[in-house]
Amino acid sequence: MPLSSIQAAFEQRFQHKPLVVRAPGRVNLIGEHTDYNGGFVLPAAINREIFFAVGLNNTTQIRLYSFDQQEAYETENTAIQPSQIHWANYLLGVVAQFEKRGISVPGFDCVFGGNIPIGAGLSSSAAVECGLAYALNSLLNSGLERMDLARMSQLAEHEYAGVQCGIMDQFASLFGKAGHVVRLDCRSLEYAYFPFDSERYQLVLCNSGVKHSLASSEYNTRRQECERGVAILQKYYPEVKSLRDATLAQLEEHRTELGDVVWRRCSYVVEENLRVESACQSLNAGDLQAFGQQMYGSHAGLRDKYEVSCPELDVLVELAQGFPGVLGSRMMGGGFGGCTINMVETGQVEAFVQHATQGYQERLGLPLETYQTTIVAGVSPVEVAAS
Ligand code: GAF
Repeated sequence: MPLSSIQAAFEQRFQHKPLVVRAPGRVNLIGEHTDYNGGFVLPAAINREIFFAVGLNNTTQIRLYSFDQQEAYETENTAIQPSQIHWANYLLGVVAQFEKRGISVPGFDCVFGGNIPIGAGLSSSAAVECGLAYALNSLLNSGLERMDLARMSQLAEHEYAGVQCGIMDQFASLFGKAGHVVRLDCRSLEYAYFPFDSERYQLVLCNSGVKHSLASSEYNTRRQECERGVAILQKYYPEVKSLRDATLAQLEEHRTELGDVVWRRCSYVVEENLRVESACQSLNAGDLQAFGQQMYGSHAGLRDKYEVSCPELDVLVELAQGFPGVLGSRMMGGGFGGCTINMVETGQVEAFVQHATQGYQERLGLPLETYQTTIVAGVSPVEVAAS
């Protein structure tokens, strides 16, 4: 989707000049379902993006247009509420957050569209939220920090899309740095960038083609199961505020009371946090082989203990495992579909893509889409040439 089409569509529909902003999707190398447990994640923003053209219109009308859906949505700025139009909720939810902070949002026009595949686990929804939040913050001179925008976008998702997500996706879209992955402590919100050697290694995404639906109650159910685990542990260990604070020994000690399902969910989260720490040490030491092993461990936990994988994702990981030049592979994001992320030696990317495509067809009779990603900067304004 060329950026120029978004800008041209805006000018044609609304007859004025917009601010243009790009908002990237994200990958996550490791640390899945840890964010809402106060743990660690290791995402990066990627070159799959949503472009926004946004401008104030001196009226009380908010006029939205989805370039990809070819659909418009309009509302009065004083009547913001969740809509039946699914895509509009990600934008309206952001407007509502400005209002909640006492920043009144006047009428504005917005056209947006991009190339982040929807339902592929690359956080197209977070990109939509963060792109508009950034644009409104600029146009209204609200002076909000990027972390504020990330939090507001996360709340938009909770309140207008019904997904009790953590902060990883919105953080990654806003805080991405070219050529770097970023470790976020989802409790303190402290973060650190790590260079990623993209000369030697590529992050290849294999899209299972199974559309995940985060809103499907499973995501929220996992979150509740973790909270149940914390509530039980807290009776014995008041210092355990979230699974971030729990240990495997504590879980073992109270396994019967936790029950099988909650024990498995909690032990996955505790182990995944340990894996992120160890993966970051490997990254620092330049030991990408060891990093890759943690990725496989993450997938096994997501499949067997957290139960958010699906047969298609499992096949994709099996196809990667053992293939020459593939260091690690795992399902990525909320789960139940979407993509696997594969760390592959640059010289082996072509052979791997061919192997995975052929194998997916042979084993499941399904076509495979793959994406080679570049790690890019987070949400930013785009300089557009005068037309
Ligand atoms: C989704 C959520 F939006 C994130 O907050 C995170 O929990 C992820 O699933 C799983 O790690 O992308």
